[in-house]
Amino acid sequence: MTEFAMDADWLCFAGTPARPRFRVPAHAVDAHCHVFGPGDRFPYAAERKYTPCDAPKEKLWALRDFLGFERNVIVQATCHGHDNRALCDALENSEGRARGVASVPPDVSDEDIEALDHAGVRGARFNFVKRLVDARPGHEYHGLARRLAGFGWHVVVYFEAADLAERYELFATLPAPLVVDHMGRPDVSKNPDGAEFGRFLALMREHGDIWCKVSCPERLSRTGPPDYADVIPFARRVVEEFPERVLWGTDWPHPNMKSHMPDDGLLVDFIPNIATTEELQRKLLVDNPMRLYWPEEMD
Ligand code: 0GY
Repeated sequence: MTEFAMDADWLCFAGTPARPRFRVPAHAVDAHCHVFGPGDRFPYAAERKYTPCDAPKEKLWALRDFLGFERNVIVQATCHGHDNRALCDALENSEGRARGVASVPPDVSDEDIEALDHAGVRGARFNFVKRLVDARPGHEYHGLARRLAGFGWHVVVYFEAADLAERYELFATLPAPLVVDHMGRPDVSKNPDGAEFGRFLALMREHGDIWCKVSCPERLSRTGPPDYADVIPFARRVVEEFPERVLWGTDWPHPNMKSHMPDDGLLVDFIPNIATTEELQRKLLVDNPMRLYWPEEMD
């Protein structure tokens, strides 16, 4: 595959996904995906923990159209560090059909936030996954979240379920709307009614303004494709209890997947198993992401 960077250390995304059986509703938003590089134009961060395959914006637009989505939310991943140029380049070339979530340092200037906002960024991602980033002191997150909220931004948090207990207080009190990636990465071999997922559901109930991406069955599942059956009870639980606060995304190009590369068509076919009515599907794929990322287009 030509998309491989010279030193890529993870699998390249599948070039030709299956055509999904599930037709997403009109105006659907893929609310979690990435662009990488191309590395010769937008170099990868020196401090990165993995090197991706190049995944340029043109490939993302082609996937969007093939799967039937109208828009994308592009999330900055750790391999680009705080350098949001590839993200902004994609947003500025999306004809208004993409918005972004950036990664910014604690001392980011107001001017830099404004420039990112102008490009289409509406949030910042705080990554707590220990294999991806080095930890920062807790107080930095509070001050930064407060500043970002002042610009109308939200904060996306990415963490693994085993680490939620130590971060629970921080997340519950962050002074900004919060979006959790991939349901806080539950261990789906455990009981969805058990203590671990119960802690996550408690956070969803406790934080006044918290949203959840019911995404990434391919990272969570032990039973695997085509159905990712073991993830369904977890995702369905969240969709049914919090129908106004769930989002979904492909996670294309599936960074850092070392065992298998998912078929994005099968991932789309996962949606009706977790959002089982047309009304839930419309909230998950259209109403909720539009409210968060394109509020000016909502009534
Ligand atoms: C994801 C997942 C991963 C990577 C990143 O920022 C990142 O590097 O998010 C992962 O390795 O689990 O959401 O794209």
